[in-house]
Amino acid sequence: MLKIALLLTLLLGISGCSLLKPHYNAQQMHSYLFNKFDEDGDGLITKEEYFDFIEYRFDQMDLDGDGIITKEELYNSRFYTYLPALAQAVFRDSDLDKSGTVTYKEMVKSEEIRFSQMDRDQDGALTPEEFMVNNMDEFI
Ligand SMILES: [Ca+2]
Ligand SMILES: [Ca+2]
Ligand SMILES: [Ca+2]
Repeated sequence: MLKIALLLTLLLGISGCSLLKPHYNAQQMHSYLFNKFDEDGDGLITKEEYFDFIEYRFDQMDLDGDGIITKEELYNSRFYTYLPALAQAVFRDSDLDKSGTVTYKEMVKSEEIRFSQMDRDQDGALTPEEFMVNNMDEFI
């Protein structure tokens, strides 16, 4: 009985590890995120699709739903569990006033800046070439 429990713990530990820590390389990370943003899968991220996903991601991180993401919420979010480096980069970039928390307004404002920086031809949509991942070098 003890052996089975131990085996189970080991198995869970191993599968838990590989589930929680996906080892993406930069290219895989890029297409993974691109597909998340590209809701209709047409190969372009429109501004609407982009901000739909930003809103969804914000709600997922704002665990108590008060419109502000605290550091504690960041560290307890699924986003952080799966992609800690990216989650931290997003949090840091979004905290425009460096107060240690991110409001929804700050998130939208910083993502608007990011979107227009990425949208090189300013046509209101991102191609895979235009789409960039925050701190890509952390995944290489
Ligand atoms: Ca699309
Ligand atoms: Ca909150
Ligand atoms: Ca574009």
